[in-house]
Amino acid sequence: PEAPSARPGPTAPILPPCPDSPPGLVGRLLIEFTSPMPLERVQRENPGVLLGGRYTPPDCTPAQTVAVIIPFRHREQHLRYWLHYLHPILRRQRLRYSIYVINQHGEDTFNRAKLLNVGFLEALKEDASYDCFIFSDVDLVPMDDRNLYRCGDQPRHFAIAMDKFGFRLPYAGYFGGVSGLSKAQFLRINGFPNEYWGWGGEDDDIFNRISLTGMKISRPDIRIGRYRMIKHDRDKHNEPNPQRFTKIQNTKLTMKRDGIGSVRYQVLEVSRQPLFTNITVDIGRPP
Ligand code: UD2
Ligand code: MN
Repeated sequence: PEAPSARPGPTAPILPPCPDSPPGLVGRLLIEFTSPMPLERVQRENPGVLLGGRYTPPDCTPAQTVAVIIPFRHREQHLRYWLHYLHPILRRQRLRYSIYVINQHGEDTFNRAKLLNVGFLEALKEDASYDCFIFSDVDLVPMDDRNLYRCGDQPRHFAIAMDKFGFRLPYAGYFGGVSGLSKAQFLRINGFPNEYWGWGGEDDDIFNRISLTGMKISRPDIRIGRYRMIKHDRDKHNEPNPQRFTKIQNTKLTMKRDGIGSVRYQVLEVSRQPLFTNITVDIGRPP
């Protein structure tokens, strides 16, 4: 017999589709990173967020289910600010979403793009219904809630006007910071490269993958795609990758064999926190 909850009733009303332009957005936001941000406070201020950092709007049915994927290691302070600012924004945007922090285990060289591939696969393992993936640095907070964290018919670049670049796009092919691809778009480019160890180049490789498969980047208005990046020094074990300049010349050759189809890793722990799901993963080390 059918479970009672599968049938619409007083406890499971049929909700209207969420509107394209959510009401209740506030526009430009004041973002600052001066006073410390206790996690307890962030939890207290976000009671509607379910264990693991999940949220579903109570009053409408969203068109997409969004997995937000954050590459991570040793940035606890940044994560608190990120959660503090982003949960209310995503809620106002009427998204159905979950937050995944993909935490690189150990102290070998950091690999941002490989962590994002892991996030894509692990999120889908948990819930096959994700159809939109937003990839965000832990230190980037949007300054305007009209910058909607959704996927569209082309890959989306959200972080186009950052304070550290004078609120301009640093170069036309820039795709770093925060981006969003539908599941189909992500699979079409064979995901992200796994072979960029250390800082830099992986975002340009992703841009190349998108261009080479005939897709176009979509971006918000420059007045809306504004971001603050929390000031930081270069992390240990994320030195600039000297191979990045030659590697981005070869995306066309490498993208077929290096990507979501070839990623190897070992999940060490999945832990559902009140405001996010932490996945600690061993992604190996550079050859
Ligand atoms: C730029 C891009 C970023 C990426 C990177 C090159 C911006 C705003 N962002 O960031 O998208 O292309 O260059 O790889 O231009 N991380 C950790 N722990 C670490 C190291 C990195 O958590 O030890 C994560 C974290 O989410 C961080 C992200 O990786 O925000 C990018 O690293 P970054 O912030 O050091 O590099 P940045 O600001 O130059
Ligand atoms: Mn940064």
